[in-house]
Amino acid sequence: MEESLRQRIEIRQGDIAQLAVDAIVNAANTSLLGGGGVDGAIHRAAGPGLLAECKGIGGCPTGEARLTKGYKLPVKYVIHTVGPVYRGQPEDSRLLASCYRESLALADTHGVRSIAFPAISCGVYGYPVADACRIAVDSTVLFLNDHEQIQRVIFMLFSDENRKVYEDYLAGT
Ligand code: AR6
Repeated sequence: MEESLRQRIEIRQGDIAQLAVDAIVNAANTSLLGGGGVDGAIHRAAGPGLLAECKGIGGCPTGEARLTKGYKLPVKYVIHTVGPVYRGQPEDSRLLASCYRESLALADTHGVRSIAFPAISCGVYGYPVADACRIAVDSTVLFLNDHEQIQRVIFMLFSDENRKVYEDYLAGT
C-alpha cells in the first residue's frame, strides 16, 4: 500500500466508547434500539439522549448506516451500521463491505476527518475475524484512495487476538 494511504490507517486496542475522534461507528442491529457488545458500551457511555434519537430514526437495514449526535461521548457523531449475521454466503461479504463504505460516505458528508470502527459483525454476529478484517481494510483503502477529507481511520479492536489479525493483514498489504 502507498505510504501516504497507510499513514491514515491506525490499529488500536480498547474500548471504542472512550475514543475522542470526530465519529465512532457502532455495530448495531436493525432496530437501532441498543443491544449488547459494542452497541451496549456505546449507549451506556453516551447516555439516554442517544437512544431517544435512535428511536426517532425507525431502524436501519443491514449494510446501511445512520448518523446521530455523540451525546456524552467525546465524539461529534455516532454512525450506526448493521453488519450481517454470518451465514457463510457470498452475500455476507457484500453486506459487510457495504457497512464500511456507507459509514465512511456518511462521515465524509458530515465533514468528519477522524473515525473509528469496531470489528463489525465479529461478536454476536459470528463473522470470522480474518475474513472480516480483510473486508474492513480493503473497503476502507478503496474509499480513502479517492476521498481526501478523512485523514485518520482507527480500527479499534477489543481483544489482543483481533488486534494481531489486523496488524498482520495490514503488514502484508
Ligand atoms: N469497544 C470496541 N470493540 C468492542 C467493544 C468495545 N467497547 N465491545 C465489544 N467489542 P458485537 P456484532 C468488540 O457483538 O457481532 C449487539 O447486541 C467485540 O469483541 O458488539 O456486529 C447489537 O445490538 C467484537 O469483536 O457486534 C447487535 O444485535 C466486535 O466488537 C449485535 O450485537 C463486534 O461485536 C451485533 O453483533
